[in-house]
Amino acid sequence: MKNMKKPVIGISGSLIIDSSGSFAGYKRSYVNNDYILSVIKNGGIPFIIPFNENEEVVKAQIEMVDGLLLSGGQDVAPKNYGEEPTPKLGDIFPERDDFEYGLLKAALEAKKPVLGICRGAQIINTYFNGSLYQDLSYIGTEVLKHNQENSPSMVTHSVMIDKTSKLFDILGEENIRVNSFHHQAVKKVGDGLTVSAKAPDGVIEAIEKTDYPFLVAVQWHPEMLHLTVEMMNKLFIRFIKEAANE
Ligand SMILES: [Mn+2]
Repeated sequence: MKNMKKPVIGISGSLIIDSSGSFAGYKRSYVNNDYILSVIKNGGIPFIIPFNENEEVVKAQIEMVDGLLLSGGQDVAPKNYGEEPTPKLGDIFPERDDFEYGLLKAALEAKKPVLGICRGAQIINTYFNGSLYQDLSYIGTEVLKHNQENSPSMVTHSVMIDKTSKLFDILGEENIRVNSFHHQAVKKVGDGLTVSAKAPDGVIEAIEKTDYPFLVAVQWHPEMLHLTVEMMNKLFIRFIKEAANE
């Protein structure tokens, strides 16, 4: 009989600074609750991996999980892909970049499945020596609205998925609609990574590593769609199955 224990999914955490009350200015460790709900809904046991700067702790954190979900958030610091900051760069949190590169390194060494979401995709791309557009306007051609003002649970722009990709194998559709909350995107694709989906304007919306058991990353937020777009759960189901070693 197969191991029936549900896999533990570690979700990389961030810090948020309390803006008011007795603890104004205090740092809190967190992830958005939709990540937790998506993992539970699709058969995993979620754990927040709290941000920290201790290499040994980061390694040990990965030993305790069966799969790594790199979550969304700030822009990646341009120094991490060999660029100086340009005017349209958003908020950065370079210590969190280092934390997540550490998590990713340890997960890769242990061959654990990795799912990247939004910033997570950008962390993966830059880890493998890829680069980013610091803002989509720097692409130089007209782009779609990738920072939607509609609810995160609504889909807006379309995405074309490469039929040869793992992402297509998972979702089973070539043309889907996604939500979009990013102002950056992959510029140079990281070494050993392939592009698995693009928006009609050419913006890269998903990457994966084909010579690795499971490393898939998307630029949109499937976790925010887990209640409204049933198909998005397939991504979590597959990731969690891989983590269960099924
Ligand atoms: Mn987009």
